[in-house]
Amino acid sequence: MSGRTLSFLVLVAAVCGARVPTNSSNYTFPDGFKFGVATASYQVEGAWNKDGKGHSIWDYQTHNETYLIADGSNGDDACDSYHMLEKDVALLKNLGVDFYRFSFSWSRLLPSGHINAVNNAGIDYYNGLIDALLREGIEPLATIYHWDLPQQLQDLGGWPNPVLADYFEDYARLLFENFGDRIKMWITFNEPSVFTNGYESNINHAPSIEAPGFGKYLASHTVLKAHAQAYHLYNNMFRETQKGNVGITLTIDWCEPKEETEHHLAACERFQQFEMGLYGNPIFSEEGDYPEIVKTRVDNISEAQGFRRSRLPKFTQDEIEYIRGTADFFGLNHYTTQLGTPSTVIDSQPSYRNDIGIHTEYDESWPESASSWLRDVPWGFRKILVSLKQRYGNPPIIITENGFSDREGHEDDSRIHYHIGYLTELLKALHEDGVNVFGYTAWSLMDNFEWNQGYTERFGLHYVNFTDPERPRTIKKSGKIFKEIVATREIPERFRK
Ligand SMILES: *[C@@H]1O[C@H](CO)[C@@H](O)[C@H](O)[C@H]1NC(C)=O
Ligand SMILES: *[C@@H]1O[C@H](CO)[C@@H](O)[C@H](O)[C@H]1NC(C)=O
Ligand SMILES: *[C@@H]1O[C@H](CO)[C@@H](O)[C@H](O)[C@H]1NC(C)=O
Ligand SMILES: *[C@@H]1O[C@H](CO)[C@@H](O)[C@H](O)[C@H]1NC(C)=O
Ligand SMILES: CC(=O)N[C@H]1CO[C@H](CO)[C@@H](O)[C@@H]1O
Repeated sequence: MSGRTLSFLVLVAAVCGARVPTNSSNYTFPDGFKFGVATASYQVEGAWNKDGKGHSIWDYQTHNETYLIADGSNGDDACDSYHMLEKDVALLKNLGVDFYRFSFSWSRLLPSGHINAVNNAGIDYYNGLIDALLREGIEPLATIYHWDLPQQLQDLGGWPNPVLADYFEDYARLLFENFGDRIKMWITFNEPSVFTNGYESNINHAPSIEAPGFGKYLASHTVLKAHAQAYHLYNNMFRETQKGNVGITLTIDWCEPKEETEHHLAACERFQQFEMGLYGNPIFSEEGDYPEIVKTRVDNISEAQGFRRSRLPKFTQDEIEYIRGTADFFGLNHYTTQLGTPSTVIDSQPSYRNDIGIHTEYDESWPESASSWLRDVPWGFRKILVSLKQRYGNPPIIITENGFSDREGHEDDSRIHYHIGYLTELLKALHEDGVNVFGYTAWSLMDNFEWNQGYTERFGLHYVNFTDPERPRTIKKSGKIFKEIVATREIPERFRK
């Protein structure tokens, strides 16, 4: 079905509200399918300078470049999860989830980023969290890096500096040594395609370095090596005794060609290969390395712009082999779909966006969220899952994030509509297309600090009152529905067609 027909259906669904049923051939999740919810350290922990924690690039940005944050706020206190881990675990227990995806704060464990000085209070905090989860039978799914780089490593240049791969390996070793007896699912990086934008422009992400056309590629190059080093370290030193799995989380929107022409299709293919293939191809493809189209585009455009060498760094053959195959599973974050139109004018100013050669937009009929980049387009989820199966030989996939933002309130019908629609499309991918998805993580356990949008966009299944120093959490309507799905392992009857 074309995007246009489907967007009409989505519109009808939106007008009728959250209780409009969604069609599938089978509404039941298979045995062993896992449900969880996610958070990230800087977005929930607070306690930004307590008990010996060092400063991260997000502490630095929110304090020194306040104008970049929509409401001028910060994560100094956030949800105060550092002091409320028992409360968070109680929420998880009530939801009945199989696992909790959280991230470690590098600067809470290694205040300077370096391995020579470990902060024991940080080790204690995470031990407390992991043990509390395990006591309730909730599996910890840990992200090693969810964007809060220690500021002292940024002072060395941050991710564009290749030496960071070694420092990341040191940090990963500390985690495997201290927590690997209890953590069996590791994610090295969350969304490299997003956080490396922090080296492309100053509109999105810490450290907000403006180095368009260079910074993102250099940062990505280091991140891929860092990921592979951590994977090999685990493989060589820890896997035999700890018996866990290591993967990476990539994020990708579906790109629907705005018109059915070859050029539109090619533009969307470029979009997918730059946004995801840049990381997915080196790790998950049979041949390894960056995708051919990414290499030739950046090489050619660099030349046309008068550079003597490509702005995209090159891997040696040894590095290609070293990085290829370094994931036991594919972590997928997926939120939305965009309409793509080719844009072939080569700008004299280097930029990542120009290298892709695409213009993207949203269909006005797609239901809006509180976030400018996020619309409720469930059918794109199935398409991206099928494309991953085809591209990378049907790897085991866990959805590590999927969620919807609004501004306020507990009666969040639009979030219910989103999760029901996306879960129904996931079931189609699983049952009808044979995509190997084994888990689903809702973003997020609770409302939290939404990066540059501060507290203006809420993604939680629980409401958090950020003006109350106690940070009370209360379950939303969507949280109750999610709990029902987790308990019954199926889409409730009343949401079906
Ligand atoms: C629901 O979907 C199934 C399979 O995808 C299809 O065979 C059936 O005709 C659909 N039913 C309706 C009412 O759209
Ligand atoms: C639906 O899927 C579940 C889980 O995989 C399976 O046990 C069941 O047999 C399926 N039902 C039908 C009607 O195919
Ligand atoms: C790159 O340049 C070569 C030689 O000019 C040309 O044949 C090729 O089509 C170009 N590829 C892309 C992706 O622009
Ligand atoms: C949040 O907490 C403040 C302070 O305790 C209170 O005045 C306010 O009514 C609360 N807001 C909501 C929506 O519960
Ligand atoms: C000038 C200034 O405000 N500097 C601050 C930048 O952010 C760091 C980390 O939060 C603070 O320690 C500095 O005081």
